[in-house]
Amino acid sequence: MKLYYLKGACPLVTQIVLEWMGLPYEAESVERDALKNPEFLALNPVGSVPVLIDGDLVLTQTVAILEYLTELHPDAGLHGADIVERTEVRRWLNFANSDLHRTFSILFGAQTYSDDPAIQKVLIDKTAERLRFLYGVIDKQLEGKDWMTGRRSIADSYVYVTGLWARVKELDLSNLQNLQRFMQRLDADPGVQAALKKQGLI
Ligand SMILES: N[C@@H](CCC(=O)N[C@@H](CS)C(=O)NCC(=O)O)C(=O)O
Repeated sequence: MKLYYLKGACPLVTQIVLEWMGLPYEAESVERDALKNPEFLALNPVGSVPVLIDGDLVLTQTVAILEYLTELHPDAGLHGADIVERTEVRRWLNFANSDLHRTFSILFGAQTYSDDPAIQKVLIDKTAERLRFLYGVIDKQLEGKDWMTGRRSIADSYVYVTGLWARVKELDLSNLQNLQRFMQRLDADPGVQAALKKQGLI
């Protein structure tokens, strides 16, 4: 398998899962500008990462890639064991993808919404407020639990990676003790450390 990634961006979610599963893979770094080259657009017409190549298959969209990997390797135990558990995993996976990740896109790309610095500032402030609210929901979910659904899953990798972005953006989440414990536990996780090392992030 080959994973195309942009350092520190959302493909890290997939890379952590590949490490947790112990699968052999090649990680290929792509510069942001190269995402819009014809060669890359042939892989993903949206011009974004992740792209995962498995034989003849060219996969995009983090949630689809993660579901593909767990269907391929159910023995890794990173999805729920039954329909109720799997639905819970999907619930938090989609929360990470559609709520947290999407909201971060505004924080990282405020300049794409307006050229006016005053409007950008309003967008950034409102988005930061929204993210603090969303992490409050995560913190509640983590009460009395080490993992989002009680046992390690693909959703944990996604929530963790967005937590790294929160650190980069200096979003103050220090009052969310369950989230802080979760982040620290995952900082020390061997699979997480291997993925971070391979991307040159530690
Ligand atoms: N919906 C896609 C979003 C992918 C995405 O936003 N990728 C970002 C990195 S996190 C990207 O490649 N950005 C580069 C760009 O848009 O120029 C997914 O879930 O995989």
